[in-house]
Amino acid sequence: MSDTATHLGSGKVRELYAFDDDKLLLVASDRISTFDVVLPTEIPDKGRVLTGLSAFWFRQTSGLVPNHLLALRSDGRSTECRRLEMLPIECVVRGYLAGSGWKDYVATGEVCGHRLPAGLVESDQLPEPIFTPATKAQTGHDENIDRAAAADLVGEERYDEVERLSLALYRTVSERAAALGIVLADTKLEFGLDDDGRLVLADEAFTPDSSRFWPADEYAPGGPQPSFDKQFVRDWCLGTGWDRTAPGPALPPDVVDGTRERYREAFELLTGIPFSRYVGDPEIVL
Ligand code: Q0N
Repeated sequence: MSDTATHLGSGKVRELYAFDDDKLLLVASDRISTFDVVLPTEIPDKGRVLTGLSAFWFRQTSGLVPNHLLALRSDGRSTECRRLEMLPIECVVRGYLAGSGWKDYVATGEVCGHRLPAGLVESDQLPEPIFTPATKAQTGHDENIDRAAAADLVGEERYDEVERLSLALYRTVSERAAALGIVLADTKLEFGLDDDGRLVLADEAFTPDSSRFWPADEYAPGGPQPSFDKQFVRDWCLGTGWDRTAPGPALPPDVVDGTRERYREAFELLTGIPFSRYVGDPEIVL
């Protein structure tokens, strides 16, 4: 198949190939980005951790919504997926006030048209999780949009459906994470439509690259929270005096090893499966 695969596109750290009209291959690399810059040093196992976590959550949530996963390959980093017609919005759910949600709240008191209580501080938990869609920017940053703008892109009915499903998925996964001492602050989901016009969950889901995971025991609203997976990398990079523009600095071995261990720890904590067992037999997460 690889001799006939067409490279369809690259994310910062993933590649997408088409191998026939209705199947895709999604490959997660070991590249890592921080402050939107891909670093020159890879984190061994990162691609397998993200692929395994995503496949695990697809399986765990398959009763809520069908997903695009067809097969997990034995390399642990590649998944065969159904080819869909993707919706032109990012489906973000926020249970806590971080990132662009926090910025928008400070500027307007709202996030994507949701009026929030006054006096919230950065990283505060919201009274209830909110659906905050964004446009898919080809370059630069996604832009948060309100219900009307998103419904213009996908239609009112489809909007209601992705809002309801996104919130249900967030509730399911955040409850499980909370029971394990991890806060799922927010998450980004992508949906597509199959040939029959049915909604299907796609892309990667509930990985550290698509979600903010915070260690619950260090949670302290009133400022930004340390990231479960990338905090070592961020701190070390800024400590070099790096100005956050490309190229980023190469990481020393201790930062690579510590970060690799954090990814493996996240996998084991969330799935309850030893990472070594996943490497030996990726389908164990299904
Ligand atoms: C698709 N993207 C955006 C990989 C992820 N199942 C699908 N069917 C058709 N198209 C897509 C999927 C999926 N998933 C998703 N682009 C096309 C995210 N990409 C960025 C590059 O890496």
